[in-house]
Amino acid sequence: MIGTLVATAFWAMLPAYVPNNAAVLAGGGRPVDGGREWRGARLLGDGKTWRGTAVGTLVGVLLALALNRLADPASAALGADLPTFALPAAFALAFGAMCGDIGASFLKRRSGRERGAAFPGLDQLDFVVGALVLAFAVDTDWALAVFTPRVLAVVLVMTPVLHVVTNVGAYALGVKDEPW
Ligand code: CTP
Ligand code: K
Ligand code: MG
Repeated sequence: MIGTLVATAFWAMLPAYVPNNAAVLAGGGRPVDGGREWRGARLLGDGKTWRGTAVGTLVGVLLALALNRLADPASAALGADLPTFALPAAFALAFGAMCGDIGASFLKRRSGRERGAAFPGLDQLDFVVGALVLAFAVDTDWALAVFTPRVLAVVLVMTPVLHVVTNVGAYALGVKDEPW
């Protein structure tokens, strides 16, 4: 059933979806790159801060722990087999998402894009790639069981749509500086 596939994909990726949004709200303070430049541009830029990265990761982990308590009733209600998150998997999804976003900023600066510039494609999938790579590395058995090829396919299609909707919404609310 496509419905249960979508529910499983959304549930499993929630701890990776929320950190970026939490970082937007919590960001500020010292940049991760300490202001350093490399080859004529900032290493990462002022948009990647220690506070945003830490709070984003923490919020993602806490959300995963909250989902663990809801997994049984939610599974029953949706007729799906929603996964729970052991701490390593929760951390990998949340921190991996933040790292993917940071990696994208590195690539943006290397390609001459200023802070806040759009990089279509990369903007929508950087955090997914980071989250999945770290989750498969940290808890391979869990990741293989949860992210089946079909769930992965749904994640890759659904995430860019959700990302665009979320960011346009955050921009309209005045929370985010750009609608991407
Ligand atoms: N943010 C942060 N730390 C992070 C990620 C995001 O503090 N690790 C905050 C910053 O305030 C950032 C905002 O969230 O400006 C929006 O995030 P994002 O769009 O990823 O950053 P940009 O400012 O657009 O910078 P970049 O061009 O490097 O993506
Ligand atoms: K980004
Ligand atoms: Mg941005």
